[in-house]
Amino acid sequence: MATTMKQVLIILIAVAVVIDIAIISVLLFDLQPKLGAAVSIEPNVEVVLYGGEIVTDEGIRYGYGFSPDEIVSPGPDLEFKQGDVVRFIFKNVGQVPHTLAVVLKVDPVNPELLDNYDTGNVLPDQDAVLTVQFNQVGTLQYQCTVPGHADLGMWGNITISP
Ligand SMILES: [Cu+2]
Repeated sequence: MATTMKQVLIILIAVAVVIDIAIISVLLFDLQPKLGAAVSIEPNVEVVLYGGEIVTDEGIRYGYGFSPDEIVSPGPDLEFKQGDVVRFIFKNVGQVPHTLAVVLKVDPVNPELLDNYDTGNVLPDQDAVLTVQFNQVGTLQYQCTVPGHADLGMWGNITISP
């Protein structure tokens, strides 16, 4: 009898552990960028971008910068070479959730996403990593995909040169 109870207890604990692992996996997965093929490629460039809110003469604006004290709205121009695999480290130093997404064209509500190159929501004081391979010469943009944030200046230009 005691053995049966022990077995039941072990099964219950095992089930609880499996459920915990499933929940943790979902949470972790949600925080991971959805990268498709690019995720397995080794980056040759690393860029740390900080995002958040700044107070300007025109009121509160949102933007990006290379340090927490250098956030500008719109964000700084980014330049890469064709073929670069860029590892973006996005740090939210703002007060509300933000994202970093590489897009074909900025749109505050319906951005033209480039194969879901979006960190997804990053909470204040949290970081996210986004790895993107730039295969073609041309111009792209980056933005925060939280609705309305690009309208407040949370975007910037990306130039890919040969
Ligand atoms: Cu934002």
